[in-house]
Amino acid sequence: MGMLTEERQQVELLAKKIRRDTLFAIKKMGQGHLGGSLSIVELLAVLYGKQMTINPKQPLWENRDRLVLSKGHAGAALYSALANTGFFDRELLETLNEGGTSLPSHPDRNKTPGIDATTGSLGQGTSMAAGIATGLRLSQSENYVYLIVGDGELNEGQCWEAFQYIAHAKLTHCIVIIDENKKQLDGTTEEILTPFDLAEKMKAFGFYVSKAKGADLLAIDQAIQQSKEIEDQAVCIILDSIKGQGIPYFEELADNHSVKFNSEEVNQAAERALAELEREIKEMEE
Ligand SMILES: Cc1ncc(C[n+]2csc(CCOP(=O)(O)OP(=O)(O)O)c2C)c(N)n1
Ligand SMILES: [Mg+2]
Repeated sequence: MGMLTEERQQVELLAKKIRRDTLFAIKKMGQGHLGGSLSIVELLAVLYGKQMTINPKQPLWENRDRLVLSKGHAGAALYSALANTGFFDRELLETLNEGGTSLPSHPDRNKTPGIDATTGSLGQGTSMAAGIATGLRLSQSENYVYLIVGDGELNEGQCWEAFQYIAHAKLTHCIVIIDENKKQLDGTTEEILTPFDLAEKMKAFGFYVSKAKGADLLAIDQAIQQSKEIEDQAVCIILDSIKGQGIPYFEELADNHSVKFNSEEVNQAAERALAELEREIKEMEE
């Protein structure tokens, strides 16, 4: 089943809100992981706006789907998704990474409603997701675990150990999503540690692999839907995304991993983008 028109509009609106709030929160903080946060905005909108079974009023509800943001530095995007789906007040986003906040820049499951795994040390979330999926299976749960991994993060050997186990155990309810935005901290994945063909690699590891453009809500939704229908093989979705996705200035900014809001040019670009997103959101809400 695809997305109905109204559903699609809701998810599109959610994506715009996540993008706006992610940029807002990171700008307010003065510096942060903008590029890798923006590349998963549409993915998060499809997950939280449609695909995930969640209960924002009961974040620890036993029958919820789980999400492990293994690339924890993109926490701002996840917080924006949670705030806009009712897990906590949007105003909290203004406190991103401030002393005493419940929104540290990297997710902490003991601090924030809706966060299922504490991440930020790259690689580790892959094993956590494998463990959670194993636990769910042992308790005969039908719930899913969504694992979001960065393409640079795949430099960590731990990812491949976890993938090998997920495929071996046929953890069909652990949906592995690789955010292939082709860049890592200080350069392209190609120049730092060539990933070769990730789809072929994951297939060789035993996964059923599908691909979706990172900004294509319908394609992402379809890939997830299709993954849920696979019953005898581990599943992986490769998100063909753009670091800085959805805001041309930040897509084109070469060094867009951690962006500092300390120049007029960057601040003006951010303010223009925020105003534009605000206008689009208003229009859609009318
Ligand atoms: C174990 C570990 N080593 C180094 C870092 C620092 N670090 C944070 S983000 C990042 C780059 C990750 O690249 P990628 O996974 O491609 O992230 P994205 O492009 O999605 O931002 C690095 C090296 C870390 N968080 N954890
Ligand atoms: Mg990357």
